[in-house]
Amino acid sequence: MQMKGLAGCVAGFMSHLAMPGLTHRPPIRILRSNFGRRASGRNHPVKSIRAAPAGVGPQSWGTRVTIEKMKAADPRRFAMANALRVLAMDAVEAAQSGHPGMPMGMADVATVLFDNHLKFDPAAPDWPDRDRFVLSAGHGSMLLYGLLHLTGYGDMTLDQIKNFRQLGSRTAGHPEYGHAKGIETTTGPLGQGLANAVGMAMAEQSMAARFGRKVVDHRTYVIVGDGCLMEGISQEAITLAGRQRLSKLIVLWDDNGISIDGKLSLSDATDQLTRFTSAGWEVRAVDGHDVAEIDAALTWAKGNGKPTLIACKTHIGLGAPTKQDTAKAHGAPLGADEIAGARAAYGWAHGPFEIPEAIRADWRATAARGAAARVQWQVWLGKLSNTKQSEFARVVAGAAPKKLAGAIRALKRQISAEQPKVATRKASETALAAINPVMPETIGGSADLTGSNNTLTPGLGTFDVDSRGGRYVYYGIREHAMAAAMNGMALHGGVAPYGGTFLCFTDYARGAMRLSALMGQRVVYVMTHDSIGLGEDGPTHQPVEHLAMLRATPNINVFRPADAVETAEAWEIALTSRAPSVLALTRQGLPTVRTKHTNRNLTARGAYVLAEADHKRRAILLATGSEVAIAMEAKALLEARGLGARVVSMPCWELFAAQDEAYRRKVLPVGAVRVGIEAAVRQGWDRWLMGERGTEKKAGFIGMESFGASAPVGDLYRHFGITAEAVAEKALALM
Ligand SMILES: Cc1ncc(C[n+]2csc(CCOP(=O)(O)OP(=O)(O)O)c2C)c(N)n1
Ligand SMILES: [Mg+2]
Repeated sequence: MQMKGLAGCVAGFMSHLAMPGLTHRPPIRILRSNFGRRASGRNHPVKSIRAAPAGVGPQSWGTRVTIEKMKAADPRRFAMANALRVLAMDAVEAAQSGHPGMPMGMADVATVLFDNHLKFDPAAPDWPDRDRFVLSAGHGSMLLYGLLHLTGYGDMTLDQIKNFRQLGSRTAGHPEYGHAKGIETTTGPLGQGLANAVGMAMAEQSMAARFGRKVVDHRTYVIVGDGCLMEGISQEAITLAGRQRLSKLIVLWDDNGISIDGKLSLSDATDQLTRFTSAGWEVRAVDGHDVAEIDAALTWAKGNGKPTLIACKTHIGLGAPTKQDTAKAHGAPLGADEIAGARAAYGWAHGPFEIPEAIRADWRATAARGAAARVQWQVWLGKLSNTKQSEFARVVAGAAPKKLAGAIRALKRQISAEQPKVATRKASETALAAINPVMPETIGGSADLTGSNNTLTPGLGTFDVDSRGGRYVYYGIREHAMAAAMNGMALHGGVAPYGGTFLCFTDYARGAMRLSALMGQRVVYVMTHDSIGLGEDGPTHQPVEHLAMLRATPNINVFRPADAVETAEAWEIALTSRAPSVLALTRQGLPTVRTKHTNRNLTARGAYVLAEADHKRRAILLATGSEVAIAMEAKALLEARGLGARVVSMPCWELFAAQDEAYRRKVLPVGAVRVGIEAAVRQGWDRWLMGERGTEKKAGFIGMESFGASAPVGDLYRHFGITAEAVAEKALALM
């Protein structure tokens, strides 16, 4: 395995590392020879080698290269990188906010990556076989914007750079997916980009298995900072990537020893190289300002049979006279003096936002590299059968297959006829068993709760190192990385990810779920055990506030289906949606309440009249999921007394809120008292009970006001007063 890497090394590099192929044992020695310190060397500096390099600033931070040497070694790339540095300084200064230090430190690494390794074509930013470049350290957004601008992405004009961080510009404070082509994912919450990249690399492998290496063969590169690697999600992400041997994933760590509070040593002493090695990665440390060394490391990384970490030792704010190597370069404008000093250090004699034509031409030449590869790719694509080509186009566009609607309809008809009493988690499995065969782009998985989430259907096969065509991912107990990886898969395109855990552990995935919503990605969260209805596992596992939290999140559809029919409908919507979906599913069995088949997807309206009042309407009982059956029982109790009660099933509030006023008025007319029933907290319910023409005097709620308890499900529902009798009494009291 080492020989491959060695072959890729240039001779110059060999002189820096005693044994370049010896990447993970012992990392300490490599680092000693390279930087004169341990991997976690902030604790163990070897003083003789840590003298400040002349010309690059006041503090020592073991890179060997000086600005003079950088200039001499590779004037072209030095100038290209300086263009990135000054754009970052100038844009942050103009906005009077932003993060100049990281782009200034990582400009050399980014230049080498784009100049000699990244497969991209700014003329076709959506080219499916492009390499993916993720800036996980999203605060360094100006590095990405500078790269996109200089390489000629149409969206990233100089005006956009000048309007950095202003309302309506594409150049938001942190890179936002959808703002400009070339921004592959939204980053800023540290660590997310790294975990997205793991998902992208998995999607690439899955697509390659399906469509062949000729048309799917690209890498995923990520720039991470110290912050990304400190975040817990990084541990989940790197161990998942290591286990899956995602050899086309290459992480470039901005190893600058600084974070916001100051020196990283204040808060961290991790030996990152050992950490990654133990997770199954190849690792190498380089001087992040030595372009030849970076270049060689990237060449080596591309030949590795494992994911690769390249630790790039850099100077944050390179060239800033007093702020380099300090937290002052991290997240504030440098100020006129520092900017002038840095310009002088680079020998950059041009005004703000001014890039000399020769340097622009070099960047354009770099960008032109990808065109030939893309043309070749087009030829290979054209050699696929017509069917394969249209299937490729369909999945890349994220369009659901034509057969999906029919499969769901047939399933609904069958359920309404058979009227099973099943848990909705089981109903979800049944739905997936109908969906997965007609939708070959689905990639399922679970965070070690496969048997509980019911996410595995027959014939999917395991996605693994030697079976990339498998469509089921054993994510392990890594909820956060699972969610973020699914974001990465959805962003990559060509696959439709879904993954399961308990609804309660939404908390553990929340950071990434929020980004699914922010980015509008088709990710389906299969969240089972959705209430006290899970029973004996008790309050640690019983969500009460999670539905409210999810519903408070914009742009995410929260489904709580009442039976197997609604579950099938929810799946259909989730898979044809441009937003993420949460399916909150029960552990306990539920009767079929949709006993009369209709082809129409009633769940798509968000709420609908499930059962009309038999007597004159006096009450409207609104419920979701497992409590719809309780509402139906309560209706029977009220009707027995001659009091008409309508039952409204509300599987998805978001979709109901999006209906027109007339429809909402039809479902929730004035007059009758309203009782909401949901085994969760009341928060959010008042819109349906007191808003929408309801009134406080005529509104009540039956649900949870506290955490749950450990007991059999029937006992819990009685204990917490979520019963048909309680609902009927509440309605009566309000009448
Ligand atoms: C999840 C998360 N927590 C906190 C922050 C705020 N934050 C932004 S950058 C940063 C420091 C990151 O340090 P490092 O990655 O080393 O960046 P550098 O200072 O080297 O550019 C912090 C704490 C964030 N963006 N995301
Ligand atoms: Mg740092």
